[in-house]
Amino acid sequence: MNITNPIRKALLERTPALGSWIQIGPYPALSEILANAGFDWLGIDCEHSEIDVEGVTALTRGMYGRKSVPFARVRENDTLAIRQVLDAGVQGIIVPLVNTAEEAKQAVSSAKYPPQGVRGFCFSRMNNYGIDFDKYAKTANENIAVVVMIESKQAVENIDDILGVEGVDGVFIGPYDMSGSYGVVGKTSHAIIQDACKKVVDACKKHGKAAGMHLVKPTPETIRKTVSDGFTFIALGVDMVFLNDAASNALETARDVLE
Ligand code: 3PY
Ligand code: MG
Repeated sequence: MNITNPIRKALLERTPALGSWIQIGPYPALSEILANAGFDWLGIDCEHSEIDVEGVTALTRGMYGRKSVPFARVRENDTLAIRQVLDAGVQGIIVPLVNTAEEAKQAVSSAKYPPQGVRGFCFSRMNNYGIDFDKYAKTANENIAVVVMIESKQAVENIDDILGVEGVDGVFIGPYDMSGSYGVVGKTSHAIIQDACKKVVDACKKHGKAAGMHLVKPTPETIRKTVSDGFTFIALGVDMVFLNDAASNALETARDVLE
């Protein structure tokens, strides 16, 4: 199991890392197909999907031997949820709804072995079922990436303290939850949300950590804007949107031709 994580380095160097999301379900074909496309990282969404730990194992197997680094958005900021996805095979965690430095510290602590954290040692898939126990135990802390999600007014207000937590490598904005928190539900391009995002990116620049954004339907313009706004940890699309768009485009094209 290769545990060197080039994405953690990219996060801290603020160089672009292009990924995508898996949400449909725990089917390795999804991770095989998306990893074949060549994404730098792939996020398995355990918060807004039916994917559990068994699914994370299946999906990371689909990435094995391919270049995409497996990340998981855990279902919540919970020690067991974080430890289980790391043991199953992800190299980075994305933790939803982190609002304070205390919560960020808890996320980091769950992801790191002592003395930096409280992650429990065991034989697992990540250390080749014990064969590479020593090697993994020694190098896991420096390779596991911790990204926390900023998706509330409170989190934006606390952004400096959150980014000041050692072991937080970057943040990922949750524009929908953020829009709800600011009272403009679903209006992710509202000026108030744009201002909040700018505040987050400026703080990331100051702390030398990555700012992450999801472009659900990326276009050349939105990609250019996202990069020039200062985001480097970028998710392009998501499995269900890729499938929706390709399916409806094919049908529309055929209907146009047959008209
Ligand atoms: C949000 O927009 O709140 C998200 O979590 C997107 O994944
Ligand atoms: Mg959210």
